[in-house]
Amino acid sequence: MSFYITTPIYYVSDVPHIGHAYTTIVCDTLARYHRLRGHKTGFLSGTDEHGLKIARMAEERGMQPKAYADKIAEAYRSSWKALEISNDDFIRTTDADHEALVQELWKTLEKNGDIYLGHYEGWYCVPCEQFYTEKELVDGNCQVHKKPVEKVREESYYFRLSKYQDALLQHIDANPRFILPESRKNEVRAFIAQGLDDLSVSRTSFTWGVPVPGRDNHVIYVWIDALSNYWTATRRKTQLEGLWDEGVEVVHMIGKEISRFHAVFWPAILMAAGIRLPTTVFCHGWWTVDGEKMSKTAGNVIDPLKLASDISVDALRYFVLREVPLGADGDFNHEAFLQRYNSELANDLGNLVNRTLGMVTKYALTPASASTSPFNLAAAFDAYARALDDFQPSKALEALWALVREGNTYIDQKAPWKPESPRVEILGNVLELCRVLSHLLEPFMPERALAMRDQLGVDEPTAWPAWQPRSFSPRVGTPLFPRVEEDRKKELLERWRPHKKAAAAVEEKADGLISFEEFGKLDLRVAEVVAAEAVPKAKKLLKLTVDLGGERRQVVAGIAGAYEPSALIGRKVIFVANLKPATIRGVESQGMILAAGEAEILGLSALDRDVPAGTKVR
Ligand code: ME8
Repeated sequence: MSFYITTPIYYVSDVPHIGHAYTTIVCDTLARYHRLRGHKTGFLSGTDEHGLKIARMAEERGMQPKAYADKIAEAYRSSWKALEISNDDFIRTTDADHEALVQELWKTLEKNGDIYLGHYEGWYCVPCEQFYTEKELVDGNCQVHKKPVEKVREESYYFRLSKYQDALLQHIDANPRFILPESRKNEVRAFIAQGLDDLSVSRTSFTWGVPVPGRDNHVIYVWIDALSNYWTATRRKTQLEGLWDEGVEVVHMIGKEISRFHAVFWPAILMAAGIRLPTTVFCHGWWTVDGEKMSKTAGNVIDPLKLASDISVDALRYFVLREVPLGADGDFNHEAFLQRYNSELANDLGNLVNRTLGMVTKYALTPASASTSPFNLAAAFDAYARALDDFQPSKALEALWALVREGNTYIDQKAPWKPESPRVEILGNVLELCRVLSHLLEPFMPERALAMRDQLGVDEPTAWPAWQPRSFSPRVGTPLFPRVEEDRKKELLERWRPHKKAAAAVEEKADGLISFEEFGKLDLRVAEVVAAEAVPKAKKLLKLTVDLGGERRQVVAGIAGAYEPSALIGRKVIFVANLKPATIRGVESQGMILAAGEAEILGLSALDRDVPAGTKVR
């Protein structure tokens, strides 16, 4: 059997958070499981780098899009390494071979008559350079700029999505594992059944993307470029080559919010190109944090690397895999994380290994396992494999913990500390159970599983385990999962709390009021403009140098529509002196001057009598 699993390719909009890490850890576990079974296995992750949004983000930072993407892609790569992710390839949509293959796919679709030139008509926001649907507008205004949008017609290529409506429904009905879980399948099915429109698949309003072959003023819609990655990665010279062939189990693991792209658009494109479809699109649920949606503005974004370094990578992997059945939504709670760590890892599993090794050392035994096991291994193996074949890592862990508990109960009942007990036999049986567990645990906790084998004194590579008579040369090492004691727990929860505090602050602001303390955080000063000039290629911007009574700052202000640079010299304005510096159009801005209005109708803040530059404004 061959197995190929993919994560979504992540936008290079920011470094990864716990949500991105989650999908990737799930895929890693499934890939490692299939390797353990001896299947030919491929595992792909990567980054999605084209499109207007990314181009804008780069521009805001004064960077070229590729240079900006390089930076974030690297952060993904190194984070995956730190989280023990064993992907065989990392694809970036800016890879030249990917871009060439996307164009090849486009040509095939065109040749097959499924792409045609038409016009896209929609509501266009000029400052956003973007189309919006009626629903996305608020009172006819763009939500970002709060300004009226224009009805614009733009030339666009279309993909004949409507033609594939029936074929998609038939495929879904004939393949019960095509969209999982069932609830998501029903949603997607209902969406298709209500009728599909053709899909606009090119843009002329920006250039950061893969050009349409032969029509360079069009770029290919970012989702076609992105979805193709799963297939293009199997067509380059890597370990993934050939993994899109018939007969391979191809699995796309994604968050539920992008199910339509993966289970409607992508299979239709593949049908049109005459390429096989993925076997399964698995749409998992979303993590919230302490019951709230995770977002930068709420200040509750969870950094997986921080948790991993405070406890351990494997503890984090275990928690996210065990806490929520794959497919359901989950809530990340720091206390629950420590609670599971202490009870299931430190107490159940850690204790089984530690006390066994402790007794073997204490009594100076050289135990060996017998040819049969007193534990119910066959049932556990079966439940474990069935769960992972069905994309249910949490159930597989439950099956393993049933064994762990069996092991602990066995020790309690057999009481090998009693001199009259057959110690060598009892402990030999438990050591063998631990050895078997170390293999089955490896997909979930690769590093700790190896540490476990090391402590058992069995030097053997990863393999699908079988109970076999063998001898051990165990040694007591540091505990596999040291307990987090109360003091440390308090300290960690306190350390992790800033997320919660920030979230609470946002809640307070719900009434629109800020406290006096919050206002006091602003360092407002009188500033005198000492130099002013235009910013090249930015009609609205001026670069000013202001004097704060000895200290000089450079600041970019959007006031060029209302003021000539020369008219500003010598004026005193109110200045925000403790704003984080930002780069605007490649120019660093080290503060902000206060003004009212915009474009031509704009007035600068001013004082009604002369006050020295640098004076604090309250
Ligand atoms: O959508 N809980 O990229 P993206 C669980 N580039 N999973 C989460 C999550 C959360 N709170 N937040 C993010 C894109 N994820 C496109 C995909 S694929 C051809 C193109 C995970 O950076 C989840 O897997 O927004 C989700 O689908 C993905 O990150 C979105 O990542």
